[in-house]
Amino acid sequence: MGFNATGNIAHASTSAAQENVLEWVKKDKRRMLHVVYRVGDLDRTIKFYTECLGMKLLRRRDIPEERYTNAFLGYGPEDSHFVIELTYNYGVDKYDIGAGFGHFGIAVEDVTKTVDLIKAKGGKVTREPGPVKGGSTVIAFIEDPDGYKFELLERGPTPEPLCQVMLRVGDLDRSINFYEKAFGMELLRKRDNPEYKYTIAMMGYGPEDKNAVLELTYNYGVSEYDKGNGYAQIAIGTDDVYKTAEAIKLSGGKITREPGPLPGINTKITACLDPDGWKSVWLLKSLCFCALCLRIFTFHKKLHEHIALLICSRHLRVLEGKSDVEAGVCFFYVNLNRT
Ligand SMILES: N[C@@H](CCC(=O)N[C@@H](CS)C(=O)NCC(=O)O)C(=O)O
Repeated sequence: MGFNATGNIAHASTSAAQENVLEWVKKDKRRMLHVVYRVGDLDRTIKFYTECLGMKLLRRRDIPEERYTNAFLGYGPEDSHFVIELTYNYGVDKYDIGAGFGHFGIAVEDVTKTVDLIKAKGGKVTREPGPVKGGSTVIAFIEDPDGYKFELLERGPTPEPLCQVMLRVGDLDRSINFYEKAFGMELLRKRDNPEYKYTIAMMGYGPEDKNAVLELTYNYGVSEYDKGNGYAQIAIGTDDVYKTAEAIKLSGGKITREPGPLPGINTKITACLDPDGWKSVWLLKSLCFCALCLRIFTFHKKLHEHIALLICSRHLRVLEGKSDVEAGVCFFYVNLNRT
């Protein structure tokens, strides 16, 4: 009797804690930070993205000890935009993109003009401009030098031109449920296209015209895809990687890296797989990605000082109430004893 009563109390408090963490997910201010994939020639891709797609090279970092280089590209600074993180592994010039990865979406004001420019620069257009099958939005598809597809979508001006990552999934309701519960994403739109035998779900942290979203595509009857080895993951910012990992486990996701500090970089991290095996990495939002903070971080790390508590100019504006930038995103804290 006594045993049962204790057991019940323990069970009740565990499920209350579980409910709490899932409630917390809904309140955590999350943002899609970047999408990571591998390319065979960094300079070739940077040239294509800057000349044909109008992106800016935001930064580049070489990690010779681990034999890779990263380049970050996008349409605006990393602390406020969804960006691309390219990985070049020394000596690897080709990747298998697989059948599961779909495309990256880029919103442009004039698809035809953009396609003309891409053609003039020697880029590969795989689908000419015109209304999407079964809809009215003007789209086109192009391929980058490694064969990654980009869908150009005609839209008015937007703060976030890099607007979609499309991944194919084997069970759309299972994925929607997972991304809502574990990731705290909102189902922004679901559209069935029976004529072409697929259904899509747009999932994200805010309206599609202002935020990058995950476009999940279900093709009737296809429950599994080969994922290749080119596409890697999306990274999402959170205020607590420990609670994030707990919520993912509770929602049936698999944690592939237990939450904890990431040596060498001033952040904490956890990583997971969704029900289809698509990977996401979660980063604590305390690392400011602005160029100034990254330079200061590198500088102080080199000096081996004990503790540096630095606040970038943008965060100072937050403190003064002159900016609505999420508090925390620009807060830069380095404890060099731990890194
Ligand atoms: N079977 C397609 C289903 C998804 C799909 O068709 N998406 C639309 C865009 S939402 C598309 O690519 N349409 C091609 C077209 O309109 O030419 C796939 O797996 O990529």
